[in-house]
Amino acid sequence: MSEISMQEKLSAIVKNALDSMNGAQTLDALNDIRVNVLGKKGELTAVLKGMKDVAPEDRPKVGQMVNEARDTIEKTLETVKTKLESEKLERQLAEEIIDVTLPARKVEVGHRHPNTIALEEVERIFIGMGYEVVEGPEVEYDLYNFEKLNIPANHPAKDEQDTFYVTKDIVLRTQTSPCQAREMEKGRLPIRMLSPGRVFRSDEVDATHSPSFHQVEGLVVDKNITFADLKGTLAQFAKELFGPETKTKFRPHHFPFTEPSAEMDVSCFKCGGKGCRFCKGSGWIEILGCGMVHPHVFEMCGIDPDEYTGFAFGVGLERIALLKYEIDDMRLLYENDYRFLKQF
Ligand code: 2NL
Repeated sequence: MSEISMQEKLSAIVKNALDSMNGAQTLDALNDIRVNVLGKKGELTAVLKGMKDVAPEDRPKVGQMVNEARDTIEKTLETVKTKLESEKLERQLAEEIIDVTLPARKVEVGHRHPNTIALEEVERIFIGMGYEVVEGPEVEYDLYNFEKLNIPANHPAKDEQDTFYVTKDIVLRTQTSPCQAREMEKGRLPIRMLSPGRVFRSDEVDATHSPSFHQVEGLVVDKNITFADLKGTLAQFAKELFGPETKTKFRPHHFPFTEPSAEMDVSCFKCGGKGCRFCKGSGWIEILGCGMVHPHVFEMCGIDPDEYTGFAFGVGLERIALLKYEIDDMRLLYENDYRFLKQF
């Protein structure tokens, strides 16, 4: 190919390239043009590859022409690129307006659920009296949930109407006492323990019932433990939980696992015992069940009832939370409605 026709060919490539670059609307389009002209398979590159057909004496001159063409194209490429980039930035600045005067989004810090607050309060009181917190499985053997607690096969509590059965021998625990039966079996005496946790009963949901709720049970086993220890301990617990003026009274009751058994009432912390809407006029509020550990329970858990005695009690955690925070419907505790929960 002659020098002249090479010059014409290069001019055509340059003119064509400059025209399309100046007409490019986007950086992507510009890049496509660059690839088509300067890339590995580009038009100018093809010319360079054709140098072998140029007469040897013409090669330096033609080489120089190709380099000049490339310089021209690259300069225009840079100019157009800078122009398109600044246009793009201008567009973004116009579109993506940030109002720096808007108030910042608040970081909302969560807090403990009312049930948890009540539980930690109960735990604090008993840990202060030297109790240890021991948890156990929610899915339990019938043996630990009923048998070892002196609840015989024909007892109404064992009815399928009241208890969730997993198999014939395995239940969802109906109380946390099985934790305590397991602890007694270990034979490390004396025992002062608290077992909080989720329990299950086949109940319909209403304002005071739920098929899954929480209980805190306590157990003391030692030599010479009497009903006086039970009364003193639980009266102190009531004062710490509801205030130093709180009075307590014990009414006889029946539980299969304790003998004798009682229910403890506290004087109404709203009216001080005079009688109000809160205590339904009686001046007293029922708070827990308790009693002296039944000798048969001791025997089944490997403790000699002639040598050791003990007392136990059980408190419904939701009941404490509802009373303490004056909540009138237990369902509110489980609905996770933030408008409710944030009040505590
Ligand atoms: C209630 C009554 C109670 C117990 C729980 C207990 C545990 C063992 C041995 C003997 Cl291992 N007793 N627990 C005793 C009396 C009452 O709970 O109304 N709870 C909500």
